Order: sequence, then structure tokens, then C-alpha cells
Amino acid sequence: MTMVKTTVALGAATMALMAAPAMADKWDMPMAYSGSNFHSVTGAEFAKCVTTGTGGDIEIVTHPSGSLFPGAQIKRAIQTGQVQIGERLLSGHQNEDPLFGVDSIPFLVSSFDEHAKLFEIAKPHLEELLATQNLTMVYSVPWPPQGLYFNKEVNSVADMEGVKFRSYNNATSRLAELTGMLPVTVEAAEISQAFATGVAESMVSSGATGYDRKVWESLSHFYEVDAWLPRNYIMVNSDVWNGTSEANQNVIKACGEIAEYAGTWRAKEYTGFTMAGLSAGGMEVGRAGDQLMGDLKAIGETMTAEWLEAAGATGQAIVDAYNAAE
Ligand code: PCA
Repeated sequence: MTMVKTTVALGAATMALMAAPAMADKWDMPMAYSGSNFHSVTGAEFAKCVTTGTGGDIEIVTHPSGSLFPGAQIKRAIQTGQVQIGERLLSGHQNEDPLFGVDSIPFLVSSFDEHAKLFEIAKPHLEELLATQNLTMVYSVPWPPQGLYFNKEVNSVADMEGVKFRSYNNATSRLAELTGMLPVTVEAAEISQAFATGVAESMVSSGATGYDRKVWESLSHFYEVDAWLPRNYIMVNSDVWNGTSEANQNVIKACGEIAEYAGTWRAKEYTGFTMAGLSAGGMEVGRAGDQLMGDLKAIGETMTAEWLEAAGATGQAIVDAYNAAE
């Protein structure tokens, strides 16, 4: 009898709670890439995980395709509290600090495993730098290896002279300059149009981005060169983070860990899948020839030296630790 009464009383209390729920905190999460891209899919799952895990205390709403802020503005929007959280390719901000370009040094790493080793070493430095900008890193997911797209056959850097090249960060603009191409910055969400209208005729990017944007409609060749693997970073405004309960912070961290694992796994799976997709779309897909590869490696050495010069002791320490690691 007592038990029944208790159960009824508890039931009534639950009903009362449900009738007057605590106001959910809504966090907007701008993302620059199309909703179908694996980063955006991972972000949407992360958002769901947080909403479920915090019992609805925090509701994260993702805005893919640059619909709330285009890529280039997302970092600032988080820093200044216009949004609580967001995803950004940090190498797009290398002009603020060379460390943001650590994942875009040509030919330092070429595979997911090498890249993971570099990231592990660089991560604490990045977190420290982000903290000075009022940003807290939650998770980060790599893009697949970067290759070169053209609308013609290319066998050497000489063949690139004068080509209009779509860039997405400092390293890609510099690559264009050093190869005699003409850089034009275009967000991923806009590239199909840029290629269709001839604003750009080439880019360095992953098979994933070419596939997502159906670039075979305008371009004909994809050369695998594995130049680098840049990363997207999910960051929270540090004031928002510090105002979040420890319990909810723990949920967000745990959801971030799952997202980083799942996103990385997707990036690997997507690499082969999207190469096949580009081929099926009618593109010539394959490894760059020796001449082109040799030319690019020489340019990579110049860019690596430039990065080390700009990044000073911290940059050197990261690269040394990377080279010394097993
Ligand atoms: N896709 C993004 C960045 C790196 C990548 O593979 C882009 O092209 O903008």
C-alpha cells in the first residue's frame, strides 16, 4: 500500500515537472558545408547527443551550408558571442596566427595516421591559443587528403600557369602563387557556381568536397597528391562554456569525443567512396605523375620553410616532436 502511494506521488511529481519544464538553453551552431557533407552529418548527431544527454537543458541547432554565417565569419561570430558554438576550418585564419595553419603544411603528413600523430602534438598548443581568443575547442574532425582538380590534363607545375584557382585558406592561396596560378577565394558552398561560370577552373580539396559539389559538371581531372589533411574545429564561446554546469560540460565533452571518433571514421570511409563517385561522374581520377609530384614537393619545401619561419619556436617544437614520434 505504502509503495503504491509513493509511486503515485512520484508520478504526480514527474507530471508537475513535465508541465513546467525548465527553459532549454538554445545554442546556434553555424557550419560552412552542405548538410549532406560528413562534417555536417556528424555535427547534427553531436547536437542531438547534447540535447538528449543534457535532458533538454541545452538544445543545439545546427545551421549547415553557411546559412547562418559563411565559413569565414563563423569564428568571429563565436568569439563575439553572436552564436554560442560553431564549426570552422581553422587554417582559414593563419593570418591571425601561423599555428592555425599547422594542419595545412604541404607534404608534412599524407595519411590519416600521420595526421592523427601531428594533431595529438599540436592540439594543446591550439587549445592554448584558442583560449586567448575566448574559444574552447570541443572536437575536431579531419578532411580526407587534399588533391588537385583541373578542367584539363596537367602533368607539371608549368601546365598550371595562369589557371584560375579556387583557394580556401592561406596555404591554398600561397600554393596558387607559387605555381603561377591566379587565386580566388570561394567558400565550398559556392564552388559549383564558381566552376560553372568560369570564376575558377581548378582547386585543391578532398574527393569529398568535389563529390558533394558535383564538380564533374565542370571539371575533368582529379590528381591524388595527398598534400595535407586540414581539420574542422567545433568551438564554443568560452564565456558560454564557463557558464555551463559541470554536468552539462561533461555531456558536451563526451558527445564531442564520440563525434570526433565517428567523424574521423566517416572521413576515412568517404575517401574511397568519393573517388569512385568522381570517376562515376566522368572524371579522370588517379595519382599525379612523377613530374607533377616532384614539382609540387619542391613548392611544399618552400611553404614548409615559410611556415616554420612564421611559426617560430612553437612551430619548430611541433614539427620536431612530430618527426621524433614513432
Ligand atoms: N574541403 C573544404 C576544405 C578542405 C576540403 O577537403 C573546402 O574545399 O573548402
